[in-house]
Amino acid sequence: MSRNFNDANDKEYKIGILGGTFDPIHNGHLMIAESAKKEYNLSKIILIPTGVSYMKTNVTDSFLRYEMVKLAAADLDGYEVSDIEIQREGNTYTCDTIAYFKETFPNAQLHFIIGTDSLFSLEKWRNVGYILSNCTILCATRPGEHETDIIKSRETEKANELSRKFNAKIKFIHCTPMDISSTDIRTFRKKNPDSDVHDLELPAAVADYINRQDLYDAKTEKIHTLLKEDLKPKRLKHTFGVVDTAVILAKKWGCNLENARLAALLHDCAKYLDTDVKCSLCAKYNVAISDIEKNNPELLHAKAGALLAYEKYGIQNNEILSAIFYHTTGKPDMSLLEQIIFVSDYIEPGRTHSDKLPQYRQLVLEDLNYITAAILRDTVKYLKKQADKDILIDPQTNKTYEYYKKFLNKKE
Ligand code: DGI
Ligand code: FE
Ligand code: FE
Repeated sequence: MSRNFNDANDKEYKIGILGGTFDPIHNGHLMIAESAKKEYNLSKIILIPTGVSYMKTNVTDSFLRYEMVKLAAADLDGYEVSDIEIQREGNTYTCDTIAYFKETFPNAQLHFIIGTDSLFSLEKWRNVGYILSNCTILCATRPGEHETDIIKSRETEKANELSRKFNAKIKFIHCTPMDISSTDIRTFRKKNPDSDVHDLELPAAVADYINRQDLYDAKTEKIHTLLKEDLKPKRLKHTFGVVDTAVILAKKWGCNLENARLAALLHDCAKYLDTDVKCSLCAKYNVAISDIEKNNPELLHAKAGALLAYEKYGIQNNEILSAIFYHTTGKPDMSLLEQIIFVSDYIEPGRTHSDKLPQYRQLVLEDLNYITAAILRDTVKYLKKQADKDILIDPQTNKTYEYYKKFLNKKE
């Protein structure tokens, strides 16, 4: 009888490693992992999205691919996701990944899951000898490849050859792979932007995420490319978090989803502009700069952001521009979109600045006005505590707080 070992120090503990670009992860990947897990009695599977350099824009940003893999793994038993290759960004070598897991789980048996293509290119991999002496290779096959005896024997022959040369342990995963690829999914989505991604072979949570972020859409990809010129990786992550929250809130509270997504995507686009660039943008469009903004040019990224969204990103919708314009200070009686961006900016999943955030993330689905008021109360309190005398509260922030105060009640 087979049993799984739960202790990673046990010599029988078997780990399956499946790396990939996962752009996006789909049911075909999970089917291979699951087949390998069952057939070889693996205790756990570690999914590893490949790192890709930040400026390479023909692949979806690493953070988004990582989020999708986490969503795919969340409901599965015995799955983990590792960001080790994403952290390394760019040049990722399997030998380094294997070395890392060898060190983390010195006693475990590592199983590296590959496709047939990789079986034939394996020999060219960096430090292939090291890889093959430290893990078993589990090779999955693509549909059609086992159809003739000739192809079948080529695979077996290759496996035998590698076994002889490197003393490798190469085994086949006996499953019927699904006829699906990430490329097909991306292409289908581009050609049919209005179709439902839930009809594709994707885990439901991944399909939801693709919808919320509007991935694999030409317009979205254009904005992502431009944003990478304006934002650093950390700020882009925050931005994607704001998009995710804003779209969830837009759905919940009946706001236009496309507007919520665009306003969220662009809300911090001017975050890294030099002060003089922000000031000249404001001058060009006759936007007044208050004394407090003169002293805290950081605050100006909201106003300048709206102007940059108009100028560089071609956004002409006033509701979107206004949500960007007021996202830092808010304003009395905000529109639903303005309020959603203001709130999402504060509570997106990547934020950790307050212990109250988990509670706010729940309550916001019940009472948007209350959370708006609570955020303003916390922000005013935080700003008052700052020892730095230059940090003054913008009158606009105060006005907003005065307006929303009435929604505070005894919920906390
Ligand atoms: O751009 P983000 O960091 O994502 O978020 P944001 O645009 O809300 O800016 C947050 C910062 O702005 C935070 O440190 C608090 C600060 N802030 C908000 N209202 C005021 C303010 N700073 C000053 N000086 N005065 C304000 O009224
Ligand atoms: Fe901001
Ligand atoms: Fe922000």
